[in-house]
This record gives sequence, structure tokens and C-alpha cells, in this order.
Amino acid sequence: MAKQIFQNLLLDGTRLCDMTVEDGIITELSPAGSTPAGPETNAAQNVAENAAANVAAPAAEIHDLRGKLTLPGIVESHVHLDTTMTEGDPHPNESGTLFEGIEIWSERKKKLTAADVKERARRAIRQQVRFGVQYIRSHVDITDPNLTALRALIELREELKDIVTLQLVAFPQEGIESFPHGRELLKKAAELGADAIGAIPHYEFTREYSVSSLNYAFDLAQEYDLLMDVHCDEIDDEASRGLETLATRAFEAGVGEKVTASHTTAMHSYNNAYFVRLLRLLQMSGINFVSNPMVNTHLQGRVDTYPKRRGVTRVKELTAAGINVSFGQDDIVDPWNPLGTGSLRDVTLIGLYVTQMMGAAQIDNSYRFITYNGARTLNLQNYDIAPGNPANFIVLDADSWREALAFHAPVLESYRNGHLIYEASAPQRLWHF
Ligand code: 17E
Ligand code: FE2
Repeated sequence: MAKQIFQNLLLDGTRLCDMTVEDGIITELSPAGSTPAGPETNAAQNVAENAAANVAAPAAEIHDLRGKLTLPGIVESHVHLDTTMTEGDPHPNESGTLFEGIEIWSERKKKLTAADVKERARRAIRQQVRFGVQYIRSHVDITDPNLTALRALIELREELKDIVTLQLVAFPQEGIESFPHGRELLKKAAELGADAIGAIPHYEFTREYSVSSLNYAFDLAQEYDLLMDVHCDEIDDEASRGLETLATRAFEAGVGEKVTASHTTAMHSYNNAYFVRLLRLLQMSGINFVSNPMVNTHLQGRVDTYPKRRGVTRVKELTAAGINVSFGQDDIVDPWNPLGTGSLRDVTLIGLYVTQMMGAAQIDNSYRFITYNGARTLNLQNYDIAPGNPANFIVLDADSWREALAFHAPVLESYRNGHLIYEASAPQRLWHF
């Protein structure tokens, strides 16, 4: 696979391009039609013909992408691959609350083995790849004296590195200060090879623990030079204010682009006077946000009567203020989301509705929540369909993002370093009327 030419790919929803790839790296983007035409049917045959004709240019595989929408690999910026596919075990979450989910998981966690974690995570990743995902940030619960899930997913990160980029966050589900040896477990996770450090300030026993847990996690991330991604204020309590501590530490250390606040659902309930004050700090800090609109519309507002809060963070206002926000699914078939599929199209759709980002430009730009914005959250380098970058991209059965979003266009092909990692044929549909 030395040289490949991908023809007629629709970039940015507007530009029809040809793309040259050498040894898995994009070397050139040019207007469609500017690269030599080849038989559309068979790339292998084309290579053979080029070789037989002994043409001057090196033989190239030619792929016609037929003017279909091409995007860089989708970024899942927040999922839990240790808990995936455990829904109903030991029992379903009947209250639909975060807290019941944590209790159920705490039971299930006792049965973890490396083989169990890897088998379920692989199944979830296959679903994600089906929907175009190539980059995944997974939280992994490290409030387990054996760190079974983390060890297993570190192995899987290596085993699947040619298929997906897997980032692992050491996530203290049951607390840093409020769980036995929580601090030591988090440190051990950093030593074992986690990519990022997490925290859960709204779950700690006290406000003081909430602040000290964030300081401990922040210092640890600095010491090990790791990214940070905190489950931050995932509660309908307007007094939950871990975010201000996290953003202040990030601002003062000048590391905002490496720090992420996930969920921040309490921000939905903050009074506007406080929010306006906070927004200035958030802008100054440069931290990233991940919203999980599907799961948080399900989990939040559960102790409200009516009216019921939506409990999704202020995506519209943060975005308008120039702050980076990406979307995640959070859960695929586990105690917090029985119906997660791995499709970030579903998440984006719900996100647009629930945050009322339904203006024309907001809809047309919404792919950014699960592509470029996600890449920024994950601190990815070389993410884009551009010369010099790895040929990591997907082809959707649609002529525009709006069409893909509205009509749930399937992913037809997914390429990673120029290698086809997934393909599906466009469904044939017949209407008998
Ligand atoms: N754990 C947590 O604290 N919050 C969540 N949304 C999930 C797990 C899914
Ligand atoms: Fe989460």
C-alpha cells in the first residue's frame, strides 16, 4: 500500500477533492479531477495495470468516493468502556438516577476480570467504529483495590492502536477523599499508564473534600504530566461548584487546553449572576467542556417534580463565548444508559434539541461537536484531513452533514492510516407505492 489516490471526496460539505496518500500519510489535496482517472471498479486491478504498463508514476490504488461526505474520524470524547454492556447486571436502574447507577455498578465491579472487561469493551468499540468513531476517551473506574478494569483497558489500548486511539482517564467513581485509599489508587493509576486524571467533586462527602480532591488530582496530573478530565458537578444542586476550583487551578498553571470539565450539569441550575461571573474565569482558563446531552437529560431532574430541569450544561452560551465544547455519549448499555448505541449522531441530535441550538448555522456546524471540538478536548495532534496528517477519515452515505444528521446516514467506509477498518454497503431501499 505505498500510494493511494482517493477521488471525489466531499470536504467541508462544499469542496470536491482528490486526495493522495503515501504510506498512510496524506501528501496532497487537490481539486477533484486533477489526479489520473483509473478504473472505478477494482483498486487491485488498477495497481496491476499500472505496474504492467510500467508507467512513470508509482502504481497507485485508486478509490472513487463518489462525492460522498467525508469527515475526519469521529471523536467520542466521553464514554465509560469499563461499564459498557453490563445493563441489568445485577439489576436494572429503575429510578434512572446517577446514584442508583453508581450503587449497581459498585456491585457489578466486584465480579470484574480482565477478560470480561476486554470482551465488553471490544464489543462497544465495534459499535462505535460502525458509527465512524476513531478516537475515544474512556473513563475507567479506579476505585477498585485491584485496578482490574484499568489494567485490562491499558492492554486493549495497545492491542487496538491501529484501529482506534484510546485515551484512558483514571476515574475515581466513588471518590478520592471519600473512598478508602482513594488518593493512593489514583496515584497508582497514573503510574500504571493512565492518560488523564479524573475526579468527582460532587460525590465527595463534603465541600472541603470536594476542593481538596480537586487539588490532589490537579497536582497529580501536573506531577505526571497528564491530561485532566473531571466528572464535575454532575448534580442538579446549584451549590455544586467544583468547576470554579478546577478552572482556577488550570488558569493559574496555564494548562487550560489540557484540562476538561465533563458534565457540569449544575451549571444548568446556576443563577445567572453567578454564571456571568464564572464565565469570565472559564474564558480566561481556556479549559474544555464535554456535555453528554443524551445521558444527562435522562439522569438529571430526577428529584424534581414539575417543572423538571433538563440538566444539560449551557452549551449554547459556552460556545457563543468561544469556549470549546464537545459531545459524548457517556454510556453504551450500562446502569446509566440502557439504550446507548455508540452513535454520536444520536447524541448530537438530542444535544441540538435540548440546548435549543436549532438555528441554521448551529445545525450545519454541529458536526464540530463530535469532530474538531472533540479533537481539541482530547488534545489530539494531527487531527484533520490535511497534508502531513495520517489518512484517518470516514465516508458517509450523504451529500451534506445536515442530510447525514437528519436521515441518519450510515458510515460506508472508515480509513485509518489509509487502511480500510470498516465498510458497509449502502442499504437498498424499495418503496412499494
Ligand atoms: N458515573 C458517573 O459518575 N457519572 C456518569 N454519568 C456515569 C458514570 C455514566
Ligand atoms: Fe461520565
